[in-house]
Amino acid sequence: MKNLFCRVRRRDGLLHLALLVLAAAFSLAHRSLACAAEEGAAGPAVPVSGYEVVASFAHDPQAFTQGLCFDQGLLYEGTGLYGQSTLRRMTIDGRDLEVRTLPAYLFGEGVTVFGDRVIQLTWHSRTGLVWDREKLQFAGSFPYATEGWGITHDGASLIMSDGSAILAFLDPETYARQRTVVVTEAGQQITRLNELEYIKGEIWANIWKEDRIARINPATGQVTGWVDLAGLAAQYAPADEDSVLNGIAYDRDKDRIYVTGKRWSRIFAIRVIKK
Ligand SMILES: [Ca+2]
Repeated sequence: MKNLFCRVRRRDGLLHLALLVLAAAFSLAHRSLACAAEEGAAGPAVPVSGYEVVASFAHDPQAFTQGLCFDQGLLYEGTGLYGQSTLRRMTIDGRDLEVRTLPAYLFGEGVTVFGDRVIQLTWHSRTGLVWDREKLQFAGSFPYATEGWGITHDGASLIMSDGSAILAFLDPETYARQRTVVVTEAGQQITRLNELEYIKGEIWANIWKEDRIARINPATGQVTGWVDLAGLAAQYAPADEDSVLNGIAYDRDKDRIYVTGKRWSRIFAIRVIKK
């Protein structure tokens, strides 16, 4: 009787062990299926980088920065607000400042230098301004069908944002719209794309009212990374809600990235680092 009892106990033990192994295997399979489903829906996580300040320079704390770019050793800046909008050009340390004032009915936005032209968007007027680069003289205008926020170019097309998740590619000669991409991260649209800069095959866009820059694949619109600039606005911008990050410029010759914001007291050369 005792032996029989032992055999039963032993058989129960083996059965219990087998059930445990089965349960563990099921749990693992279930978990990997769940992960696969999650990755399928959301995709792998987009990396978030930090930054290191390499150098910093004085920035006009009255400048309501709406556009920033760098060309042949000079910084170009477009500022906004009705009655205060300008196009200005200077060295990175503020020397040789030249300023052009926009008519009071125009609210200046993004700027980019394309060949011998400086192109500046306006916010609600659906009008792009064309300036002669050498003399910084007004040379004409062109229409577009949306609001104007940021502008950059990839050498072949002008690329503009309008505050939505859409980037429009324009023919740089006719200013006609060639194509658009919708900017997404893991299938979700990223809206409020603002100041733009084309950097080594990527479009960088700062997001209005956020401390971060999206790195965008120009072919697909997919966000491939983020640069988190937390800390700069808190230290160098006035405390009002409008004085946000809004300027990215790239010096191709020195492979240097500059950032600033509306009414910030400094402009920064940054290096992207692992967070
Ligand atoms: Ca820019």
